[in-house]
Amino acid sequence: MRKQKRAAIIQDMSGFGRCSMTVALPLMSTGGIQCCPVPTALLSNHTAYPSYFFYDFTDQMSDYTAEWKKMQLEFDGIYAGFLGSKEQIDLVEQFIFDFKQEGTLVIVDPVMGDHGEAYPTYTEEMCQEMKRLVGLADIITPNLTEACILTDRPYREDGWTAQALHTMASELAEKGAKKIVITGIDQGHFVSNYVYEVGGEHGFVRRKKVAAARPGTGDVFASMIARDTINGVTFRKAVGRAAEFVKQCLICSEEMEVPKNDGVCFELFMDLKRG
Ligand code: PXL
Repeated sequence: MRKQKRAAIIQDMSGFGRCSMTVALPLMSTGGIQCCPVPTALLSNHTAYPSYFFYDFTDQMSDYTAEWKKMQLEFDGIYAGFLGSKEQIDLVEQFIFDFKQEGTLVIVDPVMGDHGEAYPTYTEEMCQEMKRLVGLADIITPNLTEACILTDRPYREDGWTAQALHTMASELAEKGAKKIVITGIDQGHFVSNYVYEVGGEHGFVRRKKVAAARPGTGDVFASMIARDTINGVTFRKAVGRAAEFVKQCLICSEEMEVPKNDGVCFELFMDLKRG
């Protein structure tokens, strides 16, 4: 009998700006996955805008997921993205302990910073907690900044060789992550992603640079990886497809002059045939 895939998605709900939950839900649902949101916070819009309303859901999260435990829910995937506090990282860890079974794929996007800087909300304590959380994941999708923070390296924008990225990815693998993609590596006319699989393939997946990155593109990328890998697509192929999808979304967003903070108009590509 064919069984529909089901995933828990642990992220904030930002009403405007195309990021986190509002990106993950539609992209994974159109991939045929039954999506079950675990909200971490409610925001009017994401934090790159000059002002926003923020309601923290941390204190309610345990009661929320306790009901799911009572229902004995089972998941094919658990996907966690942007987290707002140390307590939330601990709650995700607890969620994995409570719900991960054999065959549950855990995808953690360690959203911590960009362009060499940790987000202002990210404390040193949260960085330490995140190092533990990535160790519980099957798949992690740090950008270059996040990979540097997680491995205690100074950030530099360019000059990254395959060997240096390989060493950094293998250190992340030593923490416990099994499949790693380090994203958003600037290589002249290309944006590269470095793929590393424990006991498997490694190397660059490159796409032509078409436009500057925008808020939320990391969430689109990680959601597509979650969608494809939960559906059984191989990791390297999923990375290629996610990179292509983000590229198409970026081109269209530039053409349509979507304001940068509003993210990418991915909704126009949800039925895009991707080979
Ligand atoms: O795209 C990551 C993200 C998710 N959620 C919120 C954010 C950000 C990045 O700034 O502010 C609330």
